[in-house]
Amino acid sequence: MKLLSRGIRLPLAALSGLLAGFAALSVAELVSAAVRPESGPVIAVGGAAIDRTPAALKDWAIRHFGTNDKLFLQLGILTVLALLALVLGVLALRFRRTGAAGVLLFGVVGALAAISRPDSTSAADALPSVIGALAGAGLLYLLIGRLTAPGRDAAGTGVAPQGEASAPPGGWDRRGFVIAASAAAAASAGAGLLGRSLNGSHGQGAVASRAKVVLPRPASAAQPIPAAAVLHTPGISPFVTPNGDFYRVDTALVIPKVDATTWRMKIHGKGIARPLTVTFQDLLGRQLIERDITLTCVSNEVGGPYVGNARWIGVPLADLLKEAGVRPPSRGGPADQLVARSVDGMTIGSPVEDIMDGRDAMLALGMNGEPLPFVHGFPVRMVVPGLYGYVSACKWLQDLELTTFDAYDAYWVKRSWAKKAPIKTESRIDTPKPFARPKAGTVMIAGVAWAQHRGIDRVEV
Ligand SMILES: Nc1nc2c(c(=O)[nH]1)N[C@H]1C(S)=C(S)[C@@H](COP(=O)(O)O)O[C@H]1N2
Ligand SMILES: [Mo]
Repeated sequence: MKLLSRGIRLPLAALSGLLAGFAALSVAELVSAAVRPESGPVIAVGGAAIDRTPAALKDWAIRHFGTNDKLFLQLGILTVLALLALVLGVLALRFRRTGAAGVLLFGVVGALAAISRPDSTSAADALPSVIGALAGAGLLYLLIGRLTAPGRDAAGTGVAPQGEASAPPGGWDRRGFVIAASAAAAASAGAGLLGRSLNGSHGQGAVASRAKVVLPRPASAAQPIPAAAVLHTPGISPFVTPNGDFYRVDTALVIPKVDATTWRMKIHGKGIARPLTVTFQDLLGRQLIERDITLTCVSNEVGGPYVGNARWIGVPLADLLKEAGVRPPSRGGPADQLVARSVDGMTIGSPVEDIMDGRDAMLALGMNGEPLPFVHGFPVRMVVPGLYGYVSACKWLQDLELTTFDAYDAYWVKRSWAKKAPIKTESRIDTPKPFARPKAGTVMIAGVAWAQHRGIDRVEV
């Protein structure tokens, strides 16, 4: 009986640690629903981790996990937290206060991460981590208290001495522990589920605003797709990539939901005497262009999937910049870099010269006949033919600033990527697939090639 009692307290202490961690995260989830979904500790720490991930590792994660990279990151964080929670539980069995303080320490880490995110505008972002950690620490203290019920434990330290015959059988408060642990587990699950569902339905205003968007007919329609560009070879990817199949690459753990009715963007900076502010309605009311533009990620491997072609509708960016008084460097303008800022704090810098050289750089409002999907930047994103995504295609736009490449390094440039990155001419064989074993005889080889905005003459295999 005594042996059982002693032997079981260690795993129960570990379990207490887990329950404390679970309670902390669940309470944090619920509080984050009241603050904002991005303020939760896992999202905040995950975001901070993404920002600090070396470029090579980020590339590796994109290549191996693709769009699931963020799921793996969050699962990784949860695994690490679970292991640490187990350790804290065991530690608390001996040092009750220290164990509880350890939980609080994690709260501090989460809080610091939350308030130092680039999109954090309020100290309230610390609340989910802090309140969650208080709940977790309190619970751990309470549960360990049941395991080391004072007066009933011979040693009083919580650990029955080896071979101590006088320790009363069941020298801890079993009933109290079981009741407290089950109540805590149930309450945590309730808080967590409620928080999840509230966070899941955040941004209803944005969803409603997107549903109401009617894209006007473009003043300048896209060229018809040349018949020669549409092959009917089985296995070839279509000329236009459907929105649901379009690749996604970004650093956002929570997809920003921006309400188009309140969206506004300022165009300002070097060489602009009067900053220009535009609303979504302003943009919809302008002369829109419709163009087929290929978007591709610099992290796309040869033959890889991070390239897509969509029919975009948007406002010619050069016109808007001209209206704001911008001149390209070749015509004496003082700014050579346009820095786009997103609501989630991403910064993307593009050469002003490229944007104003006559190519169809645009503020895109529509993608393949519908308003931008949320994952692709609703309500407004940039699209610049011929430039990789990380130097041109800012999603969830919030601000455009004219500056110089000398004066400012954007997000990926700070992480040692090139300041300028024109898309290289590339091709991909879609069929036969890698490692396919086609039957003997004639084998059709087909695929896609892109060289925006120069065009492809022919591809040789
Ligand atoms: N706000 C924001 N915009 C962003 C990014 C990002 O991380 N955040 N990633 C860029 C990169 S690296 C690429 S390749 C394209 C991908 O656009 P897509 O996800 O719509 O395909 O978006 C660009 N715009
Ligand atoms: Mo990218």
